[in-house]
Amino acid sequence: MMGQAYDPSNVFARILRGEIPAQKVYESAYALAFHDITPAAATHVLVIPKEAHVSLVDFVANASPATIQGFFQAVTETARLMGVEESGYRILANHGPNSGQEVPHFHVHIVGGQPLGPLLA
Ligand code: IU
Repeated sequence: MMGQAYDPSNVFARILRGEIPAQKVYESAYALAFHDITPAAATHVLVIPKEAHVSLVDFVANASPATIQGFFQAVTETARLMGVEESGYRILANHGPNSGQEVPHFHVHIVGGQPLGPLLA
């Protein structure tokens, strides 16, 4: 993933362009949040930056501080809107070969809505 050129045909880029539908939860100038198509928990939402970045390393290295702050504000706002701020939730971002990142557009998973158990169970 690191150093990989951004592929504008990836599925999340297509969602951002409105070419394919998504079940949207929240949108700001910096980010779009939508339900994961294959939920791994009672609540499972993805938050993606509107800017084109392949992965976490690319995003942190190349996005402006305002964009990074706006993105993470969108993550916490999405969790609040999903009603999991009080009950608790987990955020997760896959980067690089060992992680199994599938979609080459940086995204944060928000999972919650149920007890989550150990991280790597
Ligand atoms: P990963 O971190 O790249 O492994 O996660 C990609 C997620 O994107 C995964 O949980 C998929 O279920 C999800 N997803 C989706 O929500 N909509 C899609 O069209 C595709 C994948 I392709």
